[in-house]
Amino acid sequence: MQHDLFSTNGSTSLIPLGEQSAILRGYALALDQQLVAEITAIVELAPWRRLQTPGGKSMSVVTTNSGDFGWHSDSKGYRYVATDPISQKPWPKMPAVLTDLARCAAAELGFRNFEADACLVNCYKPGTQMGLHQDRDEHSFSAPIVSISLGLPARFLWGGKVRTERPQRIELLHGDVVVWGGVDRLRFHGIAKLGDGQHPLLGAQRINLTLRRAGP
Ligand code: MD3
Ligand code: FE
Repeated sequence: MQHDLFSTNGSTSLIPLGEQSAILRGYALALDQQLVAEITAIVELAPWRRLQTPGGKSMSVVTTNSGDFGWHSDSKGYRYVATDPISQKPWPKMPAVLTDLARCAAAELGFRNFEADACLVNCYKPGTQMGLHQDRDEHSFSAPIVSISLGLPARFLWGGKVRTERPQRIELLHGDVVVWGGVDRLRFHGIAKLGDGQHPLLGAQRINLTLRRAGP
């Protein structure tokens, strides 16, 4: 069973969120050092940057990308781009450990053959947050989204299909993997302001990897 490649001796638990979404608690724990090494390599080629919203505000998180497409935002809008606007080069290649982990995690919820082509890397320092939003810049919403949490814990805001529905707050921990697809793919979601703390591997930060199918 491929699941066992990524779980620590059967200690991963599946916590349902919605009908077609769940937390795989600790699913990436055994890979944490390898994932941090891959993030370090990505950041050497495509350094952290603070994006501007189309309305001209700075986002509080800093980001970079890996894969065929990277998520970008500026005065021209939110979109995926095949070239890093800073280096004018393709984004760093997606590490196999990420595409493999995403495919296996998606399969745990019944989403077969998920082939991620974009990995957005978000870095949160204490005091930073991400407001409620939907992910709808992808070509199609038929593929799921897989996210990997590393470093400090965060309160994930799990909203409804409309912005006005009050979100539930759910703690995401180092090593957690979350899968969203199907009817839950367009749910509103966000991250509450990150608290202070020190993580043994990452210090005073949280890094989230979001694996998506951006292209056709
Ligand atoms: C729920 N990132 O980058 S995990 C984002 O932790 C983003 O950095 C957060 O939301 C983070 O867009 C939350 C990802 C996530 C991604 C897609 C979703 C949660 C989702 C789609 C539907 C529902
Ligand atoms: Fe999102």
